[in-house]
Amino acid sequence: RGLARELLGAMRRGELSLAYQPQVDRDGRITGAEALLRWNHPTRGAVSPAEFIPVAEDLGLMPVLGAWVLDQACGTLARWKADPALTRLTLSVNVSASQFNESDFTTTVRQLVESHAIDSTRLRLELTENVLLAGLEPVAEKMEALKRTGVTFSLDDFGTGYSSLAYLRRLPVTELKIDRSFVAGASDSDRGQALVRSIVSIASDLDLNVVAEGVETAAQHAFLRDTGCHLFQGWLFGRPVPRDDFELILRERQ
Ligand code: G
Ligand code: G
Ligand code: MN
Ligand code: NA
Repeated sequence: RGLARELLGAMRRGELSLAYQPQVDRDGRITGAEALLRWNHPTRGAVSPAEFIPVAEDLGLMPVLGAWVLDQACGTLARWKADPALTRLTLSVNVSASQFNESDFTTTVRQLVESHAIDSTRLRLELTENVLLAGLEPVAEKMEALKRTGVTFSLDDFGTGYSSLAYLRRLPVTELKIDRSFVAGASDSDRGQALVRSIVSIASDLDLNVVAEGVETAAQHAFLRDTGCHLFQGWLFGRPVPRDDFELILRERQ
């Protein structure tokens, strides 16, 4: 497809950027952001990562694209480190399964943390269950090695995969992100609410924080808060915005 050929050029031409979506705690304070990749195409306009990331995967571009994303994110954390209004924020970065399973992924992360001189505990890697296709043991060991560099892990799109839950005990994750389909489903039915309650209960048993994503309404927020979710992300609290805009919001809140 045309998109594939253009993706390489897009990186060089500076058409890619990260957008930052706030994450809010139970007291309404912004504690961090998720970095989301954006492609501003000269003629097509905004192309969704849901569309071009699979293309990048097919072309084997994901290691390069993923490293670019991580480099940008670490650059942002380096900026934030110097600013009292921003220094305590956590930045969550999506890592695709193929990127995580690259043999030099740990080295890449370690080098970026060092070259940007960031506090690695501010960097959170969002993984999905798909990483487990490489096998529980090797994935667990790699995560342990990464954990020793200080980074933390979040399990993204939780509840949408096919894995058994047993793997959760073996992986050093600190956070589950309830997929936004469950958040939406909780508005529709008692069964949808029961599902969210059981996810929060599993997380609580394992001492994991729960992030609810795709929170769009005050009613959803109230339910999720009552259920015991720790962090909230969604249009109710803020859309993904360019870095400058995100920083401005935080400075104004101070
Ligand atoms: O922000 P948006 O809803 O358009 O994102 C669509 C999908 O793309 C989501 O599943 C999101 O996790 C994924 N995505 C966004 N940014 C990145 C990124 O930097 N790396 C990877 N691997 N996935 C991303
Ligand atoms: O797969 P992942 O959870 O990383 O994807 C996050 C995606 O969800 C991004 O594409 C982001 O733009 C989108 N998103 C963020 N907040 C909301 C929301 O409140 N509602 C909806 N429908 N999508 C959201
Ligand atoms: Mn995510
Ligand atoms: Na998700």
